[in-house]
Amino acid sequence: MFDLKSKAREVIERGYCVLESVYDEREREQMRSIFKGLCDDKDGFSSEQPTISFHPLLEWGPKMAPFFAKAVVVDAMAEVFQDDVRLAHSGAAVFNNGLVGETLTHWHVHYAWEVPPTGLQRDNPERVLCNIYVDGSDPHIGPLIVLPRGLNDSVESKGDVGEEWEGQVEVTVPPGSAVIFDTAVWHCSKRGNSSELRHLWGGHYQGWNNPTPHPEDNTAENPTVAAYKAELPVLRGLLEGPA
Ligand SMILES: O=C(O)CCC(=O)C(=O)O
Ligand SMILES: [Fe+2]
Repeated sequence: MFDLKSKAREVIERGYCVLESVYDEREREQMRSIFKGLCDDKDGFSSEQPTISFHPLLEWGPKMAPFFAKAVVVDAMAEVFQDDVRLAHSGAAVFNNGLVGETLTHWHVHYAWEVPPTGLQRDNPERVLCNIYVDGSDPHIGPLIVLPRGLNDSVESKGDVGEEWEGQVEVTVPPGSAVIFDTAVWHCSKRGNSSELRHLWGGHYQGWNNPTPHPEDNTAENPTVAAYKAELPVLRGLLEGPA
């Protein structure tokens, strides 16, 4: 379905790649229904609470665990790392476009390691984000915006947090797509011009051979996740390592 080697090359050459529509409409409806319950548990949306987030997702919403076990997505990241893939952080946010301000997230990166004085000298990203855009990413639902980068380009900020940056790309993806990006990629997001909910969930991933801790690492240890791990080898691999 996808040429995973060329997807991995895109991550190396421009910082990110897209796996289009890896979750079908039935799966997307299941996700929306799980998030409906999770948002109600947090008292729902209001002008005081236009965005509801879940960190760690696998503690707040362990029923989302099976969706992490999507082989093609995990295989793409294995190609990026040239290693088996470890899930190091899970999270989610649901944005209510009818209530949020213009900016969903300001420009930021998730790179948290020291950069050598001579600059980055990596063969592969140490860690990526893989976000699932349940409703897509576009002007209607609210776009993810990235600043493309080469693997070892400088991680320095290229502008002010609230501004448009030269070279920025509004990432347009259909519902159910995965966006995989290096933690060194600067990104932000904007409100959509609809009043729909924008469901976003995902994780941070590292290769199993790279045990370096990161400040955003979080846990996924509860009986529901344990039961899914017993059933789903892909999930077990992500959380416990290769068999
Ligand atoms: O809202 C978005 O698309 C960006 C979310 C984000 O910054 C993240 O997942 O780290
Ligand atoms: Fe981010």
